[in-house]
Amino acid sequence: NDGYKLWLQYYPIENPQAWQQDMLKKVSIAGENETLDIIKNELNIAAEGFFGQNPSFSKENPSLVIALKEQLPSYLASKASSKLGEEGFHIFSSDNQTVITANSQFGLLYGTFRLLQEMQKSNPLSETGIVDSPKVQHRVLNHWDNLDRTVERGYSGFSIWNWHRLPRHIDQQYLDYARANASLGINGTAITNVNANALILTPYYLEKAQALADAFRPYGIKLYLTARFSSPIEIGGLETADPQNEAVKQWWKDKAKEIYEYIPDFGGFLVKADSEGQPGPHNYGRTQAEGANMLADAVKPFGGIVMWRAFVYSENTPDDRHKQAYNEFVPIDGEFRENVIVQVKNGAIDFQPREPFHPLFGAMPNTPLMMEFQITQEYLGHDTHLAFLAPMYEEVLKEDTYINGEGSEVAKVIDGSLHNYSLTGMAGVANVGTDRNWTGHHFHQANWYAYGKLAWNPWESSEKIAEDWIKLTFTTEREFVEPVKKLMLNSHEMVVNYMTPLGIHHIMARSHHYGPGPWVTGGGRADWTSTYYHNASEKGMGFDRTLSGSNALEQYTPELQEKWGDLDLVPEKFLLWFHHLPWEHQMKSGNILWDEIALHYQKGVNEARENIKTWKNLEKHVDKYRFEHVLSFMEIQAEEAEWWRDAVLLYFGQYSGLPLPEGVEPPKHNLEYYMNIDHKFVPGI
Ligand code: BDP
Repeated sequence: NDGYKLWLQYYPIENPQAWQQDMLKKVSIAGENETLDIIKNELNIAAEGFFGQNPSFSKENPSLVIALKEQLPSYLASKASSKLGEEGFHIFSSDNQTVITANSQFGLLYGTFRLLQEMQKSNPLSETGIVDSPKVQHRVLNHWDNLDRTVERGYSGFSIWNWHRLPRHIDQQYLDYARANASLGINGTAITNVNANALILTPYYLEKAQALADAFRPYGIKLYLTARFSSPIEIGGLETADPQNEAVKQWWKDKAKEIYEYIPDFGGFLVKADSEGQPGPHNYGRTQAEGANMLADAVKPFGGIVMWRAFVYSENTPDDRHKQAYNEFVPIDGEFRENVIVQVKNGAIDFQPREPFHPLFGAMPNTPLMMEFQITQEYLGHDTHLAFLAPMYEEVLKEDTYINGEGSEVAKVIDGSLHNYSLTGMAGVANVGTDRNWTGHHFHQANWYAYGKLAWNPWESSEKIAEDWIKLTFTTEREFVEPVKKLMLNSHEMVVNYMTPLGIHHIMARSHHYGPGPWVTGGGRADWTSTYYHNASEKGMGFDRTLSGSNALEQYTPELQEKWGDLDLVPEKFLLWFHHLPWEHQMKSGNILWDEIALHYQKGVNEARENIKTWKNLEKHVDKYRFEHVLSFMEIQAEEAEWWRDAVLLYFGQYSGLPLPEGVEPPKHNLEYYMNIDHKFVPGI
């Protein structure tokens, strides 16, 4: 088993119960279209996998009925939930039949996938059945894929979009990709890098994008493209890209019209502007709203939206990078067109192993905000380090902003309920590539899965997500599920322990961010160095974001300022994020800060070693290929956890001048050795 089938394994159900056996015997599907064909195909694959037999498709005495609500006979329609919305579904039993119904064919598709997942997990339907609908409208993957097929921060091979063969060849992988997304309810994909290339908007590429959009459409997936702000100059022959210039506005209007001729249901644009060298409205003295609105006006007549990123910061601003997006966007709250949604990373810096939630969440009641999570593990050990990210996503989503008093969780900003947003969304920076198992580490498939589940329902628990994923991907055997679930649920914290515990952040190696680099300093930009963030000296370490420092804390509500600003109240996981403290600072455990830091690194190493033992004990439950693959990656991880521990403790130890506490193993090499490790990555990847 090479893992290509992801969580859609459909492995044989041992000792199936009667309901499982009967369910897929005779299926009635009302109507005909491409989505219904996909449903039919899915039922065939699943039944074949579960029981080694195909269903018969017939309208007579079916065991499973799949039909839109309006197509159901009235006695069944009356039993169906009235709260399904556009994409929801209801699965219920009536007499000897199971019914999947919805208001749209995509609802039927989602319902079918859900039923098959419940069958694989051997979860019988409850009396009320399953009524479910997404809590977020736009559930989008962001591919940071370049036109030369390299993937920015992608670690599982090259881009799956083969531009050379498109549009004439539709690779099976595109369809399998769409199917996997649909099985989670993901309904959009932005296929190009946010560091955009204007060429994607030329006919040569639009024709190829059209072919992908056509392939994705029956799966309920809309296509989005990244728009380079300077496109009117680069491919339009204009002299400016000023959003207030009439010719520029017209150029975008014409461009949008042209795109919609290729792709009538084009989702819209995703834009990174005025950030890390990308052009934007700043170049013309305009605001982010003026930039976004110009594009919004262009796609508006066709029903498109603009996802405008809030990841805006500049090396020319002396202010803490943490504060810049908030300072830029809060003053223009309410100035965006209604088809703009501002896409905000989970934290204010940049996808660190742990960040407090971004202070923009809650701070823009008049502008819809969407969440951007990174699924690809730029700062979390790339493809080889097992880190199940659902607990990290969940931590952010469940954090209380206190914006409208207690109970104002980030998830309520995202599902729109806190501010009555008219648009809602979640984006996940994709981790898939041409690797046979899609994501490099087999367990990183779980992060794609977890993102999809949380985009559908930001309130879902990571525990349920982990358990379901294990059952769908490997087996339902408890002796396997329980230890693997425990290992997964602890894995993110384990990585935080050996990389950046106690609120330490951004101490990765320069540029590629793999491995430790607390010594990274100098170069073009201070805010791209480690020393900017850890501020270590003989006096201590940490980033003072309280009143005595950058006061980034003031961007949060008074409740949080009080909590996070107070050394007695701040959760230790955020300690050095907000405070600069002496090495002898007393921790709650009774240890001094230095000892506590060292012990966290050792803990992470111990946990990584422990995982190897756990996994080895599970050999008999897993096929050989996946067993060996995961094992070798776990061995890399345990080895590199030591690398992290030794390099970081040697480096900070120069400043603390204190010995390692009992229980922490001495480093294998000296600091110079670690500083000279030169990791090589294929350029551009
Ligand atoms: C950072 C990455 C960079 C991305 C940027 C972004 O290092 O490659 O282009 O985020 O999100 O995390 O735009």
